[in-house]
Amino acid sequence: MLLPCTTAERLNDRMNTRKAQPNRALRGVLSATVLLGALAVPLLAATPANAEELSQSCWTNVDTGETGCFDSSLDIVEQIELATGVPLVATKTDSPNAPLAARASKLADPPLNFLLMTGWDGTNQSGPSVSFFTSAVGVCSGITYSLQSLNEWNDRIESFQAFNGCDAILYEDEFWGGDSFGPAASSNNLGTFNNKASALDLE
Ligand SMILES: [Ca+2]
Repeated sequence: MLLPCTTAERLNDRMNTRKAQPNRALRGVLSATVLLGALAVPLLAATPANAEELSQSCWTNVDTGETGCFDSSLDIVEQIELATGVPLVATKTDSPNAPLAARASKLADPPLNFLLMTGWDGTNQSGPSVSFFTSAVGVCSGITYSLQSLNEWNDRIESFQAFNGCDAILYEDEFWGGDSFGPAASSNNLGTFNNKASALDLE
């Protein structure tokens, strides 16, 4: 998925395609990478392809593509911390103390993981969930994480919460096509967009 061009070129391309969106295919290729300083990291599939895991909650490390799942009755942050052995910073983007918490977390000793977004199968953050996190301290400051397909989570999300300064844009079709919802820090009921999201931007 990596393109043989500089980060600056990639940023320019991305900005251009965002403004004009003249070429969906081009945008898809460009957006399939995470822009992070001089690095471009492929953002991999969201969850394992296993039907029995549709009833579970799952997570993806967007830096590595590593995924894991757990019983959806369990606490999301605790389960990710247990699986990774690393503290997970999960300050809601739209919480009153978010800016202060974000500063504090960036001063903390690494390693830390930062939750980007959790989406839920049901409204009001109910049912199985899918979460995305990164270990990059910059989180969504100038970085956009773009997920071209929600895979097992295609057409399932009915509520979501973004964290650590990220806002989410949900797209009706894979590769960021069709109608969109957001950018927004959270929603407890996507209304007419329930069970539609097939791709994501976290920015
Ligand atoms: Ca869809």
